[in-house]
Amino acid sequence: MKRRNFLKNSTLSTAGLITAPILASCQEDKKASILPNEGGKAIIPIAICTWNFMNATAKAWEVLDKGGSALDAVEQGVMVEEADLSNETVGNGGRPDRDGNVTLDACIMDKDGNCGAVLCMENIEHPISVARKVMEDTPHVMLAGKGAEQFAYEKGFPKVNLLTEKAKKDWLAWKETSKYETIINIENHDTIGMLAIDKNGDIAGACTTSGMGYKMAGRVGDSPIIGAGLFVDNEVGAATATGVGEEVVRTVGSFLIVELMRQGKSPQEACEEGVKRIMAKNKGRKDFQIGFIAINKKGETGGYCVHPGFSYRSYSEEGHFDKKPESFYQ
Ligand code: SD4
Repeated sequence: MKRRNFLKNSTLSTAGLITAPILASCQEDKKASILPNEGGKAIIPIAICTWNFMNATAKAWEVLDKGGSALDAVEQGVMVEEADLSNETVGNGGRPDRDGNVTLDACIMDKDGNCGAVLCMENIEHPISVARKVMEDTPHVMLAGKGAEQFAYEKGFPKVNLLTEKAKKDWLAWKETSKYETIINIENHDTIGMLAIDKNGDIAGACTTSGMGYKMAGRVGDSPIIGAGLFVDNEVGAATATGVGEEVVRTVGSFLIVELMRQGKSPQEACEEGVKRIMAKNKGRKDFQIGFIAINKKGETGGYCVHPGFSYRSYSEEGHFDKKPESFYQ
């Protein structure tokens, strides 16, 4: 377990947010390609998420295990990371843009194809919940910037300063060189995308991020864009993405993966094809990471990435695993 995640777990467990049996059930599974449910009966309920966010999947599992909906599970699951100040790429504590403002992107999608998103929103700790309100309480799909923030206040969300002292210090240090670059698998790639299937077999997904650290003011990546950072089709499955959002948007990555599953590919095969499409347009480029994860109606899962180092968490009755998918480059 990565030290950072270990620390996160310690904090949450002392705060009583994660119960002992949940922590005890955490196991490491290095062989993501050998799926526990391959060819077998449907494994539901289940929750999976990008990266090794074990506290988030544990929270989602708590909801699913009590018979809750996939929509509640993904919302409450990713909220754990939005509130975690040590996570520098999601929610509160996220890295700011190059002007020092933390701007958040999030989207959510349900079993009926309803969806909501907020883009480039400041001062609100839980953009995923605002996205859900956009979905449920407005005739729109996306609200951006000040409009999204104003809507959040109207819905009762409190104003929160999202720039922690540490993030501010790091930003001031960054300003000395102002070099914008992606560092593969380091902190600026920790967006959480979560997919879940509930006991009724219904699928939902959520994706939330502070985006690329030190991005240009106003920049929006893939994470709040339905079809790019997230897509759910309750007849087929769902997919979500992390990494350099510009590349995911160019191929409408998550929608592509769901469509590939509709055509008969497994989640694993579909994620591999999704990454290969991106690499076909970026021949020889090695300076970015992307990770896709996907799930189908049977609860089969898959993941694939550009570089080694990406993993995804899975929580079902079969256990709580960190799955390390194969990558385009070795
Ligand atoms: C973005 N996909 O804004 C996000 C970044 C990311 O972990 O995945 N960060 O492009």
